[in-house]
Amino acid sequence: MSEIDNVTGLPNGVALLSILENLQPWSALPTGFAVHLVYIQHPRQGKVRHPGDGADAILIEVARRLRRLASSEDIIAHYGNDKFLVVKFSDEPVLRGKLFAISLRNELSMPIRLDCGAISVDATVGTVVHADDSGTTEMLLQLAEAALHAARCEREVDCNCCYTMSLPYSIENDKPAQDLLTAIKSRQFLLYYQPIVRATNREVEGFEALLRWSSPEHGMVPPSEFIPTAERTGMITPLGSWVLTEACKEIAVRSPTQCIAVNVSPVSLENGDVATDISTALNVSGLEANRLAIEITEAVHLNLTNSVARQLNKISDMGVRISIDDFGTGYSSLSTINAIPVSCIKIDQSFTRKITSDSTSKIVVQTILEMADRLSICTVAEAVETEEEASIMTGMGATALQGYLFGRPLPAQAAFGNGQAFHAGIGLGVS
Ligand code: G
Ligand code: MN
Repeated sequence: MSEIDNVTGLPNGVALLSILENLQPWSALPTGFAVHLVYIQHPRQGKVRHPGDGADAILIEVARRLRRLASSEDIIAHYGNDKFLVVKFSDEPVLRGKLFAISLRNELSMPIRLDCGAISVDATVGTVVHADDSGTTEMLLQLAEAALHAARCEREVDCNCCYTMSLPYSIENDKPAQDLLTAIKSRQFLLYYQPIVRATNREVEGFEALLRWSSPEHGMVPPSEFIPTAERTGMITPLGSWVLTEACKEIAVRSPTQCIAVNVSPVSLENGDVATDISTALNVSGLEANRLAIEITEAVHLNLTNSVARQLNKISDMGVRISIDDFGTGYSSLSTINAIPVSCIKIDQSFTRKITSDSTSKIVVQTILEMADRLSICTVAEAVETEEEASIMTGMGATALQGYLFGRPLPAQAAFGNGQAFHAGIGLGVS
């Protein structure tokens, strides 16, 4: 069987498999590498192919551009009809991998000149970064397909998707990671929405989007059970981008004024490009930036690197608000409120639970609320379940309340369909 594609002169998919196999053991390679699966869409696609019809000329030109971008030690293959694959070696595969994916898209989107005129090609790139793990060729290609799939489905504006795989083991022996990958590929995720009400009049000012995995095997799985897997495998990056876009689209369609709060993982802030994800989500949905808030946990404070701080400032400059989630837990240092542009503090549910019975908790909350007020930072009391908790929090100056008293997290239709019913806590879903 031929191993060279006769249009482009590049190794084909079969050849690629043996090239990747021959590089094993990957852990012994002098550098890491990133695999970029490039999908080309163009107006001549699917047309009957004969020499000179333009379709072949497009593939030849794409191959020429890929050769120009790659270095001599990199691997380029014509992976399938309209798919190419580039293996790029680098000492810094995560950073270089991301940058290379962007340059691939930029380069391939330049018009291609044909005899019949210039045409534009749409390139989508799915990237898997292989930093220091073992792993199999099959797993690598599977992940590249998943990354491409995520890029095509979820990233309508910025068509790149990067998975970071720097696992000390193979996904083959990791059932949770395999299940999560399957779930991402088959789109088993959905968002629930929980109302956040203004403390003074109990009107719904916005919603928090909460991720759920509807698993055919395990039923509705809460984030606490799969986010850790998503974070350690890097799958949090495509998942987090999807959540942002989906939540922005939903609120833009459902309400002209209410806001949406989206949880962003510290791992995405450290490894991903959340600012780009946010501008994509705003572009795709048409949502005004000031109607989006991202919620970050205090864990971020522990790791407030320059790049995370820069990213948060960029996000804030876009007009998007930043909330500190579960405030008061973890190892917070109040001075970090200075280091990032915080708009809102969400008081952890452990305080709300104790507010009616424990005077120390009450003093702590009172102090946090006074500090926030003086800094013009808004406050949300989390997990308010009783009228008594609501009135104590309101009396002490919390600006907003969230919890079962006002509405449980519900699927979009149920949450927004009854938006008015949530008023004054008489809503459906309140228990
Ligand atoms: O960490 P974060 O605040 O994003 O988590 C919100 C979680 O808290 C959700 O999973 C939600 O289901 C849960 N939650 C929301 N309201 C209440 C409440 O009133 N009581 C309790 N116990 N949990 C709540
Ligand atoms: Mn939250």
